[in-house]
Amino acid sequence: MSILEKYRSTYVPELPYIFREFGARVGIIEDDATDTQDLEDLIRTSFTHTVNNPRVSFRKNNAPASKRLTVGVIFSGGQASGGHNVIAGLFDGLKSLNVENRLLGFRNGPDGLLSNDNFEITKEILTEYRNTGGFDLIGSGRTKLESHEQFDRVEASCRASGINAIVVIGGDDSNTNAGVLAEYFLAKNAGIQVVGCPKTIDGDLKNEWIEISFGFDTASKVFSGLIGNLCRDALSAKKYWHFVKLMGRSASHVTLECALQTHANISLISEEVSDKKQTLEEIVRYVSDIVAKRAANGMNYGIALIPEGLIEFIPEMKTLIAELNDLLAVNSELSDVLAAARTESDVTSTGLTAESAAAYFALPPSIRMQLVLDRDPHGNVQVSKIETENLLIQKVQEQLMRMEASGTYCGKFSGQNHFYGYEGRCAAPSNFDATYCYVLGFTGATLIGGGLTAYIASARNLSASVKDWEPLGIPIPSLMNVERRHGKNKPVIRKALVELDGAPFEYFAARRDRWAMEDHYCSPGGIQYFGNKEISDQTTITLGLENGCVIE
Ligand code: FBP
Repeated sequence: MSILEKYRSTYVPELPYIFREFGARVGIIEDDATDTQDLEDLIRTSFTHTVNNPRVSFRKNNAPASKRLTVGVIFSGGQASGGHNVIAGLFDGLKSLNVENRLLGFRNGPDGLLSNDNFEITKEILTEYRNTGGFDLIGSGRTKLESHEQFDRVEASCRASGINAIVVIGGDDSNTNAGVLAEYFLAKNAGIQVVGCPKTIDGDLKNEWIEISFGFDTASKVFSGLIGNLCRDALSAKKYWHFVKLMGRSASHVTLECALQTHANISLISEEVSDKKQTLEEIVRYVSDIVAKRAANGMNYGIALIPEGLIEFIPEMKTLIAELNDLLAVNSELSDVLAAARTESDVTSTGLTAESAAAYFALPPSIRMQLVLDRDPHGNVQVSKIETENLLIQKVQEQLMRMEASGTYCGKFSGQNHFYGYEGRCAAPSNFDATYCYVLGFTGATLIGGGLTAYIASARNLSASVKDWEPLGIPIPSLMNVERRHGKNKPVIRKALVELDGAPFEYFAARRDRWAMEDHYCSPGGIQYFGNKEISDQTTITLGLENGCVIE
């Protein structure tokens, strides 16, 4: 252990008042019944056993120890800081229900559950992992648990290991599938509960009842610290434009939070690009105009933030990617033809529409190669691997040359590209994530102790001190909407994109012109784990603004 890890391992997350006083042996209060009026028919008919579940909160109740339980836990999907503390909260919560309760960790995510690959998580094993980043205690995986055949295998694993309940720590899709599995188990009277926990650095599993998914706080703090350093470098060297792509598969919450933290000169928000139907050329002109205006003031440097998912929100790119996916699914050899294309008509000969061929041909050759040659196991374009930051640097450079020729730009442009993603997913959790995760795990144990299934653990009032947080259980079907997936309507948990009329975006939009032209940079620095709580316990600006806090 490093010295920091050694001291950090002694951090004891606080608990909300109700758990502090009574542990997990609390009573369940059924809050307002979920209003199913607004839920679409498909959700009601797909979740007949769970759709009417009420939201629940907790009350004092010195209940006797619960019956002895064995619980299984998995991580599902990408890493997010604090996962180990979810397991620690779950473990401590289960032990407070009954010291004989056992927690089994399934290795490598859903695959471990399918093959019954698990081990018992003991107090001793857990000691090494409390307050650490990563998911390495049990590992994770991206296998989707969707089919009845898979559900039957999960049931068989549970029977073989004597499991009464499963906790799925995952994002919107994994929690959707946890809800489907819970419904399936109820329908066949399997007697196995399923409870979810909201995880993803992307911050897009949130709604009225879940203020934030865990991992967002730590990741955006790591990235903001790095961007703050780049701001200082830009200001010192005065010769580079840094283009930084930030992880967040679709939603731009991470980019928006980093913009709010650092006041970078340019921050693109995919949801706005889509709303305004901005083309790639319009985006390039927007960025180039800011570069030119700053250059006119002698500032040949700056910082531009780009969300990972941007390209899919640019209308003509979205169409191009969809057409490529369809074409290459049928004939994968077309990727070589497209890669070798010399003219637009070479491109249209593959079957792409004229508009998509033009969009494809307008891209720099290196990006074209990424579009057609870098494909996932299902044959789809690997959108998250496209180097949008390089694409923009190259396109801005071309545009500046045109502007120079027409006398509207005079300056020097030198672009540096960066991609921040994996650096922030496994960092030691911030105090917020360390505590939030512990509370989520403890809440999960409480829901299991209360005999509930098809619930996701949550806590509200997160901008207040921890003792005043309100732990909750939210019925999974209540978070769903119907979306088109693989040509079929499917109930899924609604993904939360950046809301353009939400407080964080409005705060940003009101200031971005000033941040573009002035050196208004802010350096939040690295995450602080100790010392002044104003620094170490601060939450994200996004959460603060969403909860009505006033940000100076
Ligand atoms: P989850 O939604 O599973 O939490 O994953 C989020 C994420 O970190 C995205 O931000 C990113 O696009 C993706 O995972 C990267 O996936 P991989 O780990 O497979 O490279």
